[in-house]
Amino acid sequence: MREIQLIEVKSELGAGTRGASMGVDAIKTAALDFGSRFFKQYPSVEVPNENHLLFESSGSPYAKRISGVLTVCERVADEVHKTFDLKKFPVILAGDHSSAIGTMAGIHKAYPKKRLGVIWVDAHADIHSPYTSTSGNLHGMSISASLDEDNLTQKVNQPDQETLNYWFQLKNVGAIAPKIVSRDLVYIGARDIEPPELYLLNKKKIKNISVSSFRKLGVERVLTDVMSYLDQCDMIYVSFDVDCMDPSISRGTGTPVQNGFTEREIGNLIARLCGYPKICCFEIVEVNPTLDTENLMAENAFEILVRAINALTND
Ligand code: NNH
Ligand code: MN
Ligand code: MN
Ligand code: MN
Repeated sequence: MREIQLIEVKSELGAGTRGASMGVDAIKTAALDFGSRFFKQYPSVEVPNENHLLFESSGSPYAKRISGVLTVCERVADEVHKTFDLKKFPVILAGDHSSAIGTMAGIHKAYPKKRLGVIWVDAHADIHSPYTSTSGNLHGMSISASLDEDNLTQKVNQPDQETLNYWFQLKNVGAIAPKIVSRDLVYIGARDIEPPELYLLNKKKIKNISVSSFRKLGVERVLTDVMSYLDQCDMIYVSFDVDCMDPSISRGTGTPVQNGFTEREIGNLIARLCGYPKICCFEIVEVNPTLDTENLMAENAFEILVRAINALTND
């Protein structure tokens, strides 16, 4: 049976809207409101954050607060690596999605020779670089950092040298190497994709299962399809950005996008995914209780978390 290690990352430096660093505590509040003993049963470790930087200038407009994001990702990578060394299974609860750069680096550090598949359940593709991002928010760059992809042919920005040095370091957290290859990446639900991102998705033929094809195929077909596509991977990591869900369910996330999944669809998908032996790491990000009413997004995220852990520990 897998031994779960919860890892809390209360950072929001990579987001453009304030409040995601409170997402982890909002999930704990939801657990308390449900009368659940979950966080007693599964104690967590917390990665120190750098949120004091929110009160300072955001630095480069093309990669905001990148020095702080780098520090946090280095810590996340170390914690994830340590978790694997202790033969435990990392479940990460994080604020903004840039922390996933650290997650993938940590998996790579622990298993440098293994081929890592990624299932990115998100309304966004998060495949910008400082050269292409219009927002400059690093939570929109996690995939490109992990792929080591600058997307220079689509360049619209010229970041300064200091920013580029940090970007280089961010791409190389844990090891001077890409942590994933585009062939081993699957998006589920990506629907708010900006032109430079779309260019890469097409050029690299990255697989994206849309909400409508998910509904047409049904969860079982999607699972067999995704798992056979990632057949050559030794381990698979599932990153769940709550904005993959429809804003009618809850607006408690920084960048909600219309036409998303229902909580039932996502709950079923995540629970089934977590039943596969190759799954090595699971993550929930982008809950922002300051944008919510009655903590609904955190409640949904908590219910999905419980289903994931039940599947992972198969009780
Ligand atoms: N693509 C936009 C950006 O780069 C939005 C990213 N927001 C996310 N990503 N929540 O998952 O700024
Ligand atoms: Mn995301
Ligand atoms: Mn090791
Ligand atoms: Mn998103």
